[in-house]
Amino acid sequence: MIDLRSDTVTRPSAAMREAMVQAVVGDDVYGEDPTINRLEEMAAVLLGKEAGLFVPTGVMANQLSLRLHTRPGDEVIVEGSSHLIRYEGGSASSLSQVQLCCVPGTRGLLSSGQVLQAIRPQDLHFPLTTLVCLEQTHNVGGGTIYPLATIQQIAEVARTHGAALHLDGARLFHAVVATEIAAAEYAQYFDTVSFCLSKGLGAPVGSMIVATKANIDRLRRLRKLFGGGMRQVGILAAAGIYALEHNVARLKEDHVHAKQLACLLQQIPTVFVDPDLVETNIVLFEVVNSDCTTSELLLAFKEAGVLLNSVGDRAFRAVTHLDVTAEQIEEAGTRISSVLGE
Ligand code: TLP
Repeated sequence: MIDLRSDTVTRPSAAMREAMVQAVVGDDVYGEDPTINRLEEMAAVLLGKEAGLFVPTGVMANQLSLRLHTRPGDEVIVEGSSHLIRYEGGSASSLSQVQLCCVPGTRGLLSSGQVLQAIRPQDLHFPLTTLVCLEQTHNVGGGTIYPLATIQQIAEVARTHGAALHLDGARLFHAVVATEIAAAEYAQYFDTVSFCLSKGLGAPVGSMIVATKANIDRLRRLRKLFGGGMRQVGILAAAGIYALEHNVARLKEDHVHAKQLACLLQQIPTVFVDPDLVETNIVLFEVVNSDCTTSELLLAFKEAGVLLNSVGDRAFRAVTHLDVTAEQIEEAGTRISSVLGE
């Protein structure tokens, strides 16, 4: 089976598992786990922030950041197809009692003008806009990369209007590797940045949040409140450290594979895909002129040995990752083509 549903499906390598076995651990709620302390320090240095915090999931990283920056009744500006609105189970309203102002972006990306338009005027009728959230790379946008200049402009707008800025950087390192712009350069404009160790970097669990020391202290309290205070978590941190040390530069291969897949799919007459739009490890494509429904197509792909996810009506997402080879990508192209009768 060639699993292109997500880059979350990777399994820890033998070397990563060995690092986990060897991890020196302690009780992290007492601050006594040396391996987690090392990972948190490492993340902070890498992103040019004062401190870091390990959390189990990307969703928790986003939701803690939301809680940090807002009060109930506030409004948060997000892009309309962002992970925060689509895939987090409604947790922004449930856990932080905020409302989300969804602004439709271009392939997931907002302009500073759009953010400016969305910020509410100071008037007691309106909610307070206290936070703007961006996503780098943008998942449903197709792994798209926010240009640094756009981030800088949005940060200026947010700052001028007293709103904080959070980056859902689940796949930030894909942008770093594709653009050769350091993670800290992107991070400098944000109050909080999260990134995932379990998406593409190959760790089984874990996300990081980086921010000022004062905000990380507050986030640490909030993590406890959300039930995310963990104990001998150095075992997981060892996987995270291994991921950051060994699996960042190789993300380039995943980008090459994604482009390769898009080029193969482009040769199928009933597929619409633009390989030029593939910037990182996510390929979005549509099947046109088909009598099959989206779920029938997904099942047919699965029966042919390729797992994909759908992102809309006959629209599919293929994600490349460290457990798929160039040969498997070639094979996936052939199998998808045969399902579509070409
Ligand atoms: N994304 C998953 C699914 O939830 C859709 C995937 O397969 O891509 N931010 C972004 C941009 C993400 O893509 C994801 C996961 C998360 C946050 C949440 O991370 P986890 O799954 O660790 O909570």
